Amino acid sequence: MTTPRAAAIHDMSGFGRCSLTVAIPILSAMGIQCCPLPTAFLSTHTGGFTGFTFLDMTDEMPKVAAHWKSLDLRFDAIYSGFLADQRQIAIVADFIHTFRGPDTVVVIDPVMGDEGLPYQTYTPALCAGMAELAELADVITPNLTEAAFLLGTDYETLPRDRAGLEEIAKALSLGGKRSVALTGASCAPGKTGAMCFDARTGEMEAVQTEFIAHPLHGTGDVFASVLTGALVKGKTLTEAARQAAEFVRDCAVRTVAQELPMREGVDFEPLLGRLTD
Ligand code: PXL
Repeated sequence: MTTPRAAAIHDMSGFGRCSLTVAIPILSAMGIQCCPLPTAFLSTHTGGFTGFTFLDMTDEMPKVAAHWKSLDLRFDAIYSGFLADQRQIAIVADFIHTFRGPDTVVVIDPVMGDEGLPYQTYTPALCAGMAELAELADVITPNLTEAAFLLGTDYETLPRDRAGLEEIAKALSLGGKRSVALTGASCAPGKTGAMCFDARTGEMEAVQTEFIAHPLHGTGDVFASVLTGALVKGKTLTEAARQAAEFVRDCAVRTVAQELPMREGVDFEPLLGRLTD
């Protein structure tokens, strides 16, 4: 059996466990060859650090895509996340149009913000571009903040009960055309997880695990990476979301037990073995 291959279009942040430093080990552990196409190189991520370096890779990206095209590379997944510049919207859209095959799953994590606020480097224009780009996705994995940005609604007034979360996931599906795993979705006190709308079946299903009451950076990146790997391996959306949510919970438990600073991300490396089967 050939090893599946994913193109991972995210930033590389040297310290802080997010984006490529999460996607590469997770996809590799799941038996998937991960080909990184970095959008930027930063010394750390932008959440909770000041003075970080930021090398924008926009000009390099089309050259990488052209070289990969000349090699006739095929991808089982195209998985994108944090973008560094508005010009990257068209570049990633071109990448998807060029490399999407009949069996390629396109997962777009519309990374833009958290807790109702955009990340430091995200402009309103970049957020608007992300919403356009996400229209090309088979699956999107927004948190509630990103859902509000995608829908052009107010974060504070988003409904948070189960029926409301279903409504949000449905609205994000663009009339049932794309699948949605809405993260940070709590259907009951003490629970969290994802509200999943599967465009293949038209079904809505919530995946819930115990809520670890401690803010942690990078949980969305771990979730989306495991979800992408599981989809490539043939799991359904809810099966993939369940594996991802349970892995995030287990990583969160050990991170909180060690009292690691939030900005260092989730301590996932010792648990990578659980993803190999
Ligand atoms: O976890 C999302 C993310 C990815 N990449 C960078 C970030 C963030 C969130 O802060 O700063 C560089």
